[in-house]
Amino acid sequence: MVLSENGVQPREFPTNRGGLCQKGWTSDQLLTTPSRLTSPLLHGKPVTWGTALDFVVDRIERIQRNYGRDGVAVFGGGGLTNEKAYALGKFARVVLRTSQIDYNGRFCMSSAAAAGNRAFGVDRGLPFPVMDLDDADMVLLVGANPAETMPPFMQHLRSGLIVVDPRRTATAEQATLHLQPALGTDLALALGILHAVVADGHLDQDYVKARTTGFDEMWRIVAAWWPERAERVTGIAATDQRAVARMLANARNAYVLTARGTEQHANGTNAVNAWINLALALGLPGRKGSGFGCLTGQGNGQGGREHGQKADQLPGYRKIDDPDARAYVAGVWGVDPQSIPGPGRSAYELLDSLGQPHGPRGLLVFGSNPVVSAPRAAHVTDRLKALDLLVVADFVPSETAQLADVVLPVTQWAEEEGTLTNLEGRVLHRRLALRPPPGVWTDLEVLHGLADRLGVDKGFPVSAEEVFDELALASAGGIADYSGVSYSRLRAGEALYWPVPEAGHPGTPRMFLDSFAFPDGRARFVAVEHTGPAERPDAEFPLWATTGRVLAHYQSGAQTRLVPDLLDATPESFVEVHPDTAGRAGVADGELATVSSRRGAVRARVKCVSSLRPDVVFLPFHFPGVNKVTNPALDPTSRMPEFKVCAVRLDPWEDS
Ligand SMILES: Nc1nc2c(c(=O)[nH]1)N[C@H]1C(S)=C(S)[C@@H](COP(=O)(O)OP(=O)(O)OC[C@H]3O[C@@H](n4cnc5c(=O)[nH]c(N)nc54)[C@H](O)[C@@H]3O)O[C@H]1N2
Ligand SMILES: Nc1nc2c(c(=O)[nH]1)N[C@H]1C(S)=C(S)[C@@H](COP(=O)(O)OP(=O)(O)OC[C@H]3O[C@@H](n4cnc5c(=O)[nH]c(N)nc54)[C@H](O)[C@@H]3O)O[C@H]1N2
Ligand SMILES: [Mo]
Repeated sequence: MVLSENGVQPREFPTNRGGLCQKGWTSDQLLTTPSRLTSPLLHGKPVTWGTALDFVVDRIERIQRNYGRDGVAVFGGGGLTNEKAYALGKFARVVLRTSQIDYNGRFCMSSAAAAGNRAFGVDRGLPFPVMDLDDADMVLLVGANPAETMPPFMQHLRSGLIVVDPRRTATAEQATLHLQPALGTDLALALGILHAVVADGHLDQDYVKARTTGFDEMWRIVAAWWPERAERVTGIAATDQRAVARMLANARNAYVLTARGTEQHANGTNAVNAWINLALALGLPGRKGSGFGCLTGQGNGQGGREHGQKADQLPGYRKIDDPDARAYVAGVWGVDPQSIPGPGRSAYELLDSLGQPHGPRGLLVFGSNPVVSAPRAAHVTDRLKALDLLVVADFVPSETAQLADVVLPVTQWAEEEGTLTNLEGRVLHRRLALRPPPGVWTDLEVLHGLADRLGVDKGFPVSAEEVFDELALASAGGIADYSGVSYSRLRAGEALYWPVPEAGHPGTPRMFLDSFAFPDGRARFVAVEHTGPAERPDAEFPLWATTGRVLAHYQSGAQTRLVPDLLDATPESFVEVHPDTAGRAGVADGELATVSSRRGAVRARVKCVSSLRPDVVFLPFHFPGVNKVTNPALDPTSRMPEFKVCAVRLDPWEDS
């Protein structure tokens, strides 16, 4: 995007072909919102930067003296630039020396990341350029609604399209075939389709033999999932499952793509592996013109999970418990490897532990609004309130900032330089386009100021380019290797897809063409069994609820609820309900209802949708309170919460 006097104009770029969604068109309204934070706040009162930072540092030192290094925690975001994500991870490990850091990406793509690591040995959302999809003749899209969540992406889906979504979304409207499974049964559906691939003679045996391992072990489970059995669990007709197998097998160029609908489950990692197994059986990954991919979400969803703001991670997508990785990164940082803490708690576990006897007493938040976006939000809010110190860096007064002892006003996207890595693993350079309002600092300046006051006067430069150069060095030899990327190459307009392991390297637009990222070069079938959602409806909570997004709002809504045009489009929480279900609950279209679960309740306006499954209600999570109902059951591998399924009841709203 470029800014001009007429607002935001789309720039010609292959991923969005000059298209821009409604949020993009109105994002300049956010730059000038009257709610913009322009002064540090201490307990709600404007103070100077010096006063605010001195207060923060004094509290951090006091907490760490009394409770140890892990007494202070950090929570980051996938919207942060690569440079900020890197600096934040380094700040936690080198300055605070706390293990307690994680970020909202844990809520976002962590299951797909874990599944990709298990199957391919590496996690890059799309291991091919998005333009490759233009030549596809069949795409299977699972749990994704890009017509609302990534409108510019839709132009790459001109092929045959099969959509798996319990709702008839705007995306599903455009599909050749739409399958509406019961919530949380994707894994069983993938097993049924995979069974049909093998039983009906579509298995790519040469590919399986040459490029994979683990088929036999996987088949021991899938053999028992004939499509009629999968039909009983998912509600998808066996004939449709066989049709999907046939459509994908007969396509010249086919892709399988997943997003949050299949991932945000207590078995999301296994579910994604089941879809990868299907793609492997058809011989798609690592073959030019076909593949498996996962759609990222936030502005820097991909880069945000590579540079070390994750609890178990060091820059370059390295593991923090790997002695070689620790030694290398310690060398770059100029610290003793022993001083780098070990792995910390995952996002929800971290939020859940705040202010508890063994949990952190202080928290620094950069780029997230967990009061709205974390599962079991009322409990998370209580934990935040129990802290001795809550610091939030933001440019709007988010619900989390409103609870903070100290609010630090920072620049937003157009007001700073930095890089992002998009869903294809391509590193994009963003120029500074606007001067920030006076009184506002960049996140890098905040980290520099805090580090300096905490006795670390080197290693936290405020120049994004300097941070990037260090990030590139720290990533050298790692999985996400940026060592050959530089601002000068990016400014010159080079299209660089990681890994870019040396200065002259052209980058890697297509991965896996020769081998997968394991020593034997082979992809892994992962033997996974269907288990289903952690919580099921019963007499008290008889309905399934799922949550997700609508076109007009972004995430926790902290930004988009401030933009009048967007608020007009979608002004309040609503719940989509099948008309029969609404009738049984005694609520009518346009009326207010209470949606409650075992954890809490939210008020929402009823929107009757006759294409919805009668057993499912849908709530967009962009408004405070929706996450009071969601279930923090975590995937055992990725620690991703089950945002996409919980048991609820629907009642008429009663003003009390
Ligand atoms: N307008 C808008 N765009 C956004 C965002 C936003 O907040 N607003 N956020 C961005 C971010 S961070 C992300 S992560 C992406 C997310 O992008 P998407 O993954 O496309 O968005 P969601 O709406 O969370 O979920 C997609 C679909 O999953 C379906 N679903 C629910 N349960 C299941 C299930 O059990 N199985 C299957 N197969 N599907 C299920 C829902 O009905 C929903 O239509 O969007 C990005 N783009
Ligand atoms: N029920 C339910 N809950 C969900 C989901 C769901 O599908 N259903 N999806 C989950 C997903 S996929 C995601 S990604 C999360 C997102 O949820 P959040 O992590 O809450 O994301 P945002 O609303 O984007 O919050 C980002 C905050 O950081 C600020 N910010 C933005 N950029 C910067 C920056 O550069 N620096 C600083 N300091 N601040 C910045 C914004 O103004 C905003 O207040 O929600 C998760 N929660
Ligand atoms: Mo996300």
